Amino acid sequence: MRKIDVPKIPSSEITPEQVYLNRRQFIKLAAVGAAGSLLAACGVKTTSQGENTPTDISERPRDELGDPANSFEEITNYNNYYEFTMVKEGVASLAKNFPTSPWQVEVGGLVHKPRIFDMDDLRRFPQEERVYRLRCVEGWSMVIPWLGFPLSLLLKEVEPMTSAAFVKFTTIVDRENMPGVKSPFYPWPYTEGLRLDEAYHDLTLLVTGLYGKDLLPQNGAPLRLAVPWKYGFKSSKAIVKIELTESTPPTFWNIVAPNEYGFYANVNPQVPHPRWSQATERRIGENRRRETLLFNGYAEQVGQLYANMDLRVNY
Ligand SMILES: Nc1nc2c(c(=O)[nH]1)N[C@H]1C(S)=C(S)[C@@H](COP(=O)(O)O)O[C@H]1N2
Ligand SMILES: [Mo]
Repeated sequence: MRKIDVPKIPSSEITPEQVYLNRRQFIKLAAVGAAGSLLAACGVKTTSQGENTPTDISERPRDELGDPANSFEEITNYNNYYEFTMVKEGVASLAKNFPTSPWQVEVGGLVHKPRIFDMDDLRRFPQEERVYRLRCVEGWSMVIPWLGFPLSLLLKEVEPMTSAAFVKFTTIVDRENMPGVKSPFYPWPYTEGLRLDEAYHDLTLLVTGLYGKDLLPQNGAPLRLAVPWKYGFKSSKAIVKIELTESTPPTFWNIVAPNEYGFYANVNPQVPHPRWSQATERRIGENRRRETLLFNGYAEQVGQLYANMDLRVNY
């Protein structure tokens, strides 16, 4: 798997663009000279929010299966974020001015050293790029070059007690800026959870950016989770609280429809959603359907976590 270590220097001193350009284009840029002309020449965007992100598929990072990342445009304009709207194409504009700074994340519950982190504290963890597949339970998928750090690094700092067995994530409820939370039909705040061993798995990433830039609000700025072997709804956006608990935490979609959305939500082509098959999926940007991969293609890394479980019962 691709891992890029980003130097441990204050976030104020590093522009996300550099992180990305260093890896993908810097050598080429240095060789040819004038950055602007080369960026244009190799199909790199130089417009507003997606500046310096490649539109040309051949220039994009790839996942370990060889598939190119979706474009910045796709990743930031097709979103699930019910706090704003249920319309995927409408999230970006409604979330545009969502205030993400200052921001604090309270980490507590069954830990020896509970602590409130602000975003500067969190950006001090060594950020790396991880190109992950994201598979939504609805049957579509994307490949996203996230920037972040393993959740395990944060958990180790607060020293979980031996009684801790689960981790609960709570999303912000901002009544002024999130029109969707006015809907009384949903059990706000959006909550999610992982078993402690899942939370400690190296693939479980706390995400602060994508394509080498800070997250935009529609993708869950300033801090969201990426749990690539599970359906996308497990990857909470705009996290404000992380709690270690003894028992299974209640989770948003499980409260809404327990027979449709279980706690585990592992991607599995053999376990259909009650209302549709999960055997295939559509990669955003493609017309054909792809076969869904067990654990979203991460079976080798995570299969062992579920060795003794019936995946149909623990859906
Ligand atoms: N707080 C919050 N987090 C959320 C959601 C949400 O509605 N609210 N939707 C989830 C779903 S269903 C998916 S598929 C992913 C989508 O992430 P993306 O828009 O960054 O691709 O976010 C997940 N995290
Ligand atoms: Mo989703």
